[in-house]
Order: sequence, then structure tokens, then C-alpha cells
Amino acid sequence: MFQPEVESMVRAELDSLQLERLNALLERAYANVPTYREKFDSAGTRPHVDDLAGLAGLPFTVKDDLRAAYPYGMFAVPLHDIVRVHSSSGTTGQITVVGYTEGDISRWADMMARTIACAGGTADDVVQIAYGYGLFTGGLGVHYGAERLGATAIPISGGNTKRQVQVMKDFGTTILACTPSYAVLIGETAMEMGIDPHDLPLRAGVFGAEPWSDNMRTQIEEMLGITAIDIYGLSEVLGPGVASECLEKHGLHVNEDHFIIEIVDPETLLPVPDGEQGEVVFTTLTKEGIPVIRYRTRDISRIIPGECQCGRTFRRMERVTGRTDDMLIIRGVNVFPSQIEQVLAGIPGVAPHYQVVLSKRGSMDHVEVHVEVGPEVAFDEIKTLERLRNRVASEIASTLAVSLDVKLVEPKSIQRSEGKAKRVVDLRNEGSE
Ligand code: DLL
Repeated sequence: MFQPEVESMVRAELDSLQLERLNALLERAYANVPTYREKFDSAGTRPHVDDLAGLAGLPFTVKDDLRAAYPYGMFAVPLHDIVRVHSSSGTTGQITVVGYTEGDISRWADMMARTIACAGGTADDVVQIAYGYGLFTGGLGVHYGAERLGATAIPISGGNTKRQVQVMKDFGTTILACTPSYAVLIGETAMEMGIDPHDLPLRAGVFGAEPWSDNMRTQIEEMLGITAIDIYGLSEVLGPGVASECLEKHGLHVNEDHFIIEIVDPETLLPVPDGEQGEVVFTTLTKEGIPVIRYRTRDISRIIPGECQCGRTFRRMERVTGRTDDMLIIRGVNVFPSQIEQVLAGIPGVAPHYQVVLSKRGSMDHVEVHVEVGPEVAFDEIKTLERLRNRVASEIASTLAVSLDVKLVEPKSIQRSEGKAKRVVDLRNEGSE
């Protein structure tokens, strides 16, 4: 552990630390951020709680609050004290801006150092950071964490995949940091270059920023000969470093000295008991630049009850399978793209590259899953292909409880991503088929 005195705190101490920090945060946010003052005043709520359960009575914050305050309206300190800004990608609308004080950057570095240590990283590691650098939080977030840990950071950013492989080999990279879909592309590219990743010193990966499945983890681990752990975060709350799997790979430890996690029913917005699925809500306890109170992430997860074998006492959230806003409702059945991926990654002969294509047939929505066959499958053998297609379709139908049209496509025909993969292609506004 990077900070064992904190990461394995006894619960009662952690509770009182959270309560103290929460009340300080509420006071700060109320005093300095008009959005919060208005929210609390109109709800007739005081910015104070007597115990942690009181949090459930406070108003939520949503992405639209940040949008309405664009760019700096929700900062709780003057711009003079902000040393860095990042922003969200804006794929679901107008971008939002987040700001960090010097203290925020330092705490973020600690949390990211914990994350890399969670993957077994130490000061002896060489960390290749292939998340994008820039307004996206991935690159710089991991970078500061690697340096804080005392490891060697390679700030290569995303893209130029052949160079990634060459650098990995020449610089002796031991930990790779990128999106899971980019890890697959890096592995495939290495093989094409005649470099077997198993011959390299690479031993671990810290992958996140997009949903991925346990089967995909196994594929990546086998392809690269590494241990792959899931790391989670979002810019509105911090960036990477909010939660991370440890080597037990059974849920992601939330950095509870800095955040309170709640799981709420997305319809009623009431908290659900531990173990039940719902929308993840975070409250930041120590953020100075842009504190958030009960931020609705739209991510779906649950708290894993019980203690982890690793000795960390921070509660664990299950890997995020999707967001309420990328859930597809197909003939009444809720489907997340990552569930399709979980099925595909368990079938030999198909590559972990797929896209869910939505189109219109007449007035009806039509869903087709495009799946790439693996390089080992002869694409001209119609019988083999038909058998494979039937297997994919029937496994999807039995796992998801809805049958989908499946189209097998040639190797390399689905566009590769160097960052977050685009899994859903929506052609419904582009005319019918
Ligand atoms: O993606 C921060 C990050 C960078 C996390 C690098 C991990 C590694 P945003 O661009 O604001 O921030 O996107 C946040 O991405 O609400 C989730 O929907 C999704 N996401 C992030 N990590 C995971 C993960 C960064 N491990 C949004 N599994 C979040 C599933 C994830 N989804």
C-alpha cells in the first residue's frame, strides 16, 4: 500500500474523519458557490449534517449544474488559487470545466500513487502512460501518481501505436496505463511487429476510463502476459484515482478518506442497501477547487459487502458495467454494450472488437451487433463462419435474454481506438436501411 495508515483505517475512525470533512466541505461549498447556496436555500436545508446518514437528505448535483455554471461558476476558490483546469470530453453535450488547487493536485497524486500501488507498482516500476494528455484527466492524472510513487513515468500519451510498442521494449516498461481497448490494440500491434509481449518486462496494466468485462481482462492478461486491474474515476469528481481494484480483483476500493460513495435507485433517488445495484453518487470531502455534493455520475454499480483480503478497509464498488445513458432498451430488455463484450470475449474465434449498430427499419429500431472474427478464422469458409455466427447469436440470446442480429466482419474492419472505444453507432437519424 502507498499510505497504509489511511488505506486500512478502522471503520469508526474513517466514519468520524468523513463526518468532520463533510461538514467542512458543506460549509465551504455553501459559502463560496452560488449553485449550492441556491440549492440548499430552496430545499430549506442547512449545509450541515449531524451524522453520515444525514447526507441522504441533501440535494443532488448533476452534470447540467456544471454546464449552467460553465466555465468557472462552480469553483469554490478564486481563479488565483486554481493551478490547473481539465475538462470532460463533451461527448454527451457541452463540455464542463473542473479546476484544481495546488492541494487538490497533491491529493490527486497521492490517490493515483495508491492506484498504481494497488496494481503492485513500486518506485522500481517504469510506467508507460498511454492515456491522452491534455484536457482529458487520464494522462496527467496517472503521470503525477507515477511520480509521487517514485516510479519512472514515460509520458508518451495515446496514439502512434508502433512507437508505443517500440518504447515499451526499449525503455523496459513494466506497467502500462491506457484504456482497455487501447491495450488490446497495443498487444495486436506488438504481434504484427514480431514482438511477443510475453518476452518484455511488462507485468501489470492499470486500465480504465471505459467499461470492460472480466472476460476482456482475461484476454488482455493472456495476450500481454500481465496482471490487469480496473481503475475508475471521472473528471467532475477528480479524474482517475477515485477507485481502484487491488490484486484481489474483486471490486474497486473507493478512496473513502476523500469521497463518500452512495448507490441510489435512479428512479426514486433513494439510497439502496449495500449489495444492490443502482446509480453511483459521489460527494468529494477534500476538493477545494470544485467540490461536488452528491454528484450523480449516471454510472451503474453496487457496493460489494464485506472486507477485502488485501487489508484495505475502503469499501469496494463493483466494476462499472455501463451508464444509465448508454443503456439500450431492446424490445423491453435493458442491455449494456459491456454485457455483449463479456459474451464475445468468452468465445474463441471472435476478436474483442465489436460495435452495436442502431438503425431504423421502417418505423422500428433495428439493432445489429458487428463482431470481428479473429485472424485465425478463415473468413472465406462459409460453414465455419455460419457456425460461429450462430454460436455468437445464441450465447448473446441466452445471456442477455434478448436475441440480436449478429454480423461477422473481417479482421481489422472495426475502427480501433487509441482512447475510449466507440461501442455504439447510432444511424437512426441517417435514413432507413
Ligand atoms: O475517464 C477518468 C479516467 C481516466 C478514469 C483514466 C480511469 C482512467 P471522464 O472522461 O470524465 O474521466 O469519464 C468518466 O468514464 O463516469 C464512467 O462512465 C467511465 N469510466 C471511467 N472509468 C471506468 C471504468 C475519466 N474503470 C466516465 N469502468 C465515468 C467503466 C469507466 N467505466
